[in-house]
Amino acid sequence: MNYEAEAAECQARVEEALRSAVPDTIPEPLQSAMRYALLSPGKRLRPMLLLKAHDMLAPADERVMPFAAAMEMIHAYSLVHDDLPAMDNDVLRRGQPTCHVAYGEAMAILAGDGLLNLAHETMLESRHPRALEAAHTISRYAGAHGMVGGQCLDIAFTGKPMDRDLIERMQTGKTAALFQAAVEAGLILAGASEEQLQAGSAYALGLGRAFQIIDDLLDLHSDAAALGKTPGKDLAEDKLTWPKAVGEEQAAKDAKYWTDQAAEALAPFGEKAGFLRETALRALHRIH
Ligand code: GRG
Repeated sequence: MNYEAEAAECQARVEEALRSAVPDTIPEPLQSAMRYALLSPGKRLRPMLLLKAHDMLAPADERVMPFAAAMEMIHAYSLVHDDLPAMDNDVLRRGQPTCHVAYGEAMAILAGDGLLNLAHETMLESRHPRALEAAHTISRYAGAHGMVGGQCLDIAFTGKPMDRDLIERMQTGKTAALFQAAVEAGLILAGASEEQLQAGSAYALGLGRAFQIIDDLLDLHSDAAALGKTPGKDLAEDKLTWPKAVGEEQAAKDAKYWTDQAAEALAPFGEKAGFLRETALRALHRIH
């Protein structure tokens, strides 16, 4: 497997779907703000996870792409809202001014709202026979029991005493939940068994935990040019992070532990899981 070529091909297909995803009938400047947030240069990791999880079990199917695009819409909305002055108050995202800096706060809130709803519209228009089940899984992980709940814990406990269980719950919600949504939805669309769904979920949980710990470490050690966002903010704002709770050395070991868990969880998929396995290994060594 040539991982880079496969990833580039998959990203290009996602990029093409995203370019035509925001209807030109949406009023301005909302339309431009939504497009700005959705098309800014990201890794497209969640759409890729969804497509590659699906393709492990079933032949590629164009009716799956709307779900991949929806994952990126939900992710983009969460970044727009996370960057708002009422939340993280950030000015730089994906190497560009944040949506509220470019379009104003009110329009950024609406762009996030618009993207979240467009995600659901897009999934329900897909005509895939398993659309409802996949959309339900994605809604559950993206909502108050998942990503939104994780963000709540982040905000409610910033500056409060450290509690490892709480940080783990917060990071599982904020980061791993969307990875679980992507992998499980891809598998559901492919007709996975309960056992396969559980294996995919465990993979995505491991990947998400490792990904967030690496994110915390990058926030301490990287720079704005590499990250495309403002570094050092966690420390400055007394955020709950894993390195702060356990120390940097242990945090690096824990990232490796979760990566190993992710790779092991893929065993039931055998050879077909090569791409997802490699994605986890690369996420551990990522620099942005
Ligand atoms: C506002 C409901 C709501 C949720 C916000 C996304 C989020 C939750 C907060 C952003 C800050 C953060 C550290 C989130 C954890 C997930 C994460 C590491 C996001 C960045 O994902 P990448 O690296 O970004 O995949 P790109 O830009 O490549 O898509």
